[in-house]
Amino acid sequence: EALGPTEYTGIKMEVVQWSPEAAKAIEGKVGGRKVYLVAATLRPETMYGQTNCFVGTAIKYGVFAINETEAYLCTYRAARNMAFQGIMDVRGQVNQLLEVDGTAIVGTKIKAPFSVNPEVYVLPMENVLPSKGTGVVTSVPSDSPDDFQTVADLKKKPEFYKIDPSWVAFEPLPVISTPTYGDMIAPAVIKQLKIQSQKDTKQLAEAKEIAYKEGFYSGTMLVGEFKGLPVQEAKTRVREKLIEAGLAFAYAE
Ligand code: A2H
Repeated sequence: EALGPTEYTGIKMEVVQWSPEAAKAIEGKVGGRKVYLVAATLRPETMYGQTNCFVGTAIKYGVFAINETEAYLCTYRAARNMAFQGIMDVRGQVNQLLEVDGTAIVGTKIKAPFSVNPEVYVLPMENVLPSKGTGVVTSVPSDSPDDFQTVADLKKKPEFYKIDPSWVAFEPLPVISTPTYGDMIAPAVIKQLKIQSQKDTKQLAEAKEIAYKEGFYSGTMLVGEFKGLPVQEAKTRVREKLIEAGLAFAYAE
């Protein structure tokens, strides 16, 4: 682990349509603000391949006013950090509009900034930590072993996970090419380590390490404005583009 703070990119995913349960919780409480789910990512350059987003089913989320026109959905912990990083209108002030369970948000349709898929669905993930990032995770199954395996589990047992199969019908998209693992590193490493489910947390941690290093040091972009560039260069440039477009912001913890 790094000794200094972790520099995440907060990805703003505007709600297009709430799930019925979330719609009930939100009704009349956001004062006409646009609501965004905010994901914390270390891999902004992979946003082209977002196929869905994850929330933890045992996590409580809040919707927090950022200013008069926008509100963010994330954990209280993250909102508090944001308030001290100049992200809210009033420094240090957390204005929580409502609380909602992770399970209630599942099925909500959101915009996916820079993705080949303009709109994607919120899905449940078992291994989301309430103590890290915003508690919302963008899902890029081509490049994240955790995301790939979780999506595979959901596709296998949609009834068990209480999801509509159409929410998980988005196929992984090639985003980064590496000499060793080809155009989709996550499924390749999952296969190599014989991972079967998102409960294989030890092997998934190893897979994550391999995929992260390989992608960062040996990866080349396959899509987007920086196609053909090494990931090491594209990473900061995609991040800047997202921020310039008002689709992301710097978030540290
Ligand atoms: B990353 P680190 Cl393509 N619980 O984003 C569990 N995981 C979380 C989380 C939480 N509360 N908050 C963020 N994350 C995930 C993209 C990605 C990520 C790719 C490949 C690897 C990767 C798309 N998912 O992470 O412990 C988020 O997933 C591997 C490092 O702070 C975030 O970046 O190092 C990453 O974990 C942050 O993990």
